[in-house]
Amino acid sequence: MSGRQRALAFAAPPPREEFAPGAWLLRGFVGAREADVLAAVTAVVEQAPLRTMTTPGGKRMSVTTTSCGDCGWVSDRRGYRYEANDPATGLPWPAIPEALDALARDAAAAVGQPAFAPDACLVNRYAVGAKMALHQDRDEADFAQPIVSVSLGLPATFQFGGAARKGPTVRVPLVHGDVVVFGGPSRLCFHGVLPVKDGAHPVLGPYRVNLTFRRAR
Ligand code: MD6
Ligand code: FE
Repeated sequence: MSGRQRALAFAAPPPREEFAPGAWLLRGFVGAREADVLAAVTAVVEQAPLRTMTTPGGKRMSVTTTSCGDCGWVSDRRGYRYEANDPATGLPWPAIPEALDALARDAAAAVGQPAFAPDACLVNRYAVGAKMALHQDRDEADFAQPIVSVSLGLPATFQFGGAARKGPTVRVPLVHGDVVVFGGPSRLCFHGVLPVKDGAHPVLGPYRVNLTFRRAR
């Protein structure tokens, strides 16, 4: 490598990988923001505790969930929806902390979506063995807005398919600090998370935490 090539390598933006049309993996995008991001998540969970949601079909989800933003994602026997108040406390959801809002906007901008303006951030915590079945994110008003997903703690395997539940999926390994942005042709693709394997993360211990930022309304 010449000196100039080395300089270019250092100046290069963090690696972006388009694993499906419109679906980008930004490895390690959290980077130096880690401490601020973890503190922000802790503050949210203190105000709006993680809880187990029930699907409309009556199954208890294996993840525990909370939200921040103008509205939060709720699931119960009546269906999936966004609500302005946390049903557990009756209070408005906490605001999206500045560090999280900036992270989500910067990630979207890094893949050419600078207009992304999230109004909801869903927090899912996976204990060992927890998973997320294949699903579409279709409770939002405007599918032109992408979803930004931040992975923290234990690693996981993200499963990413197509427009139908059945059909081939690709597997994307996600580790602490990775960010996925998906929009455009991928926005309504089926996706899920395989059961989280046993392990211990230096900061989050036996958990994976995933943040998904959306424009819900
Ligand atoms: C997770 N993520 O990674 C679950 N949804 O724990 C999602 O369900 C998801 O990562 C929409 C867009 C990006 C995602
Ligand atoms: Fe999803």
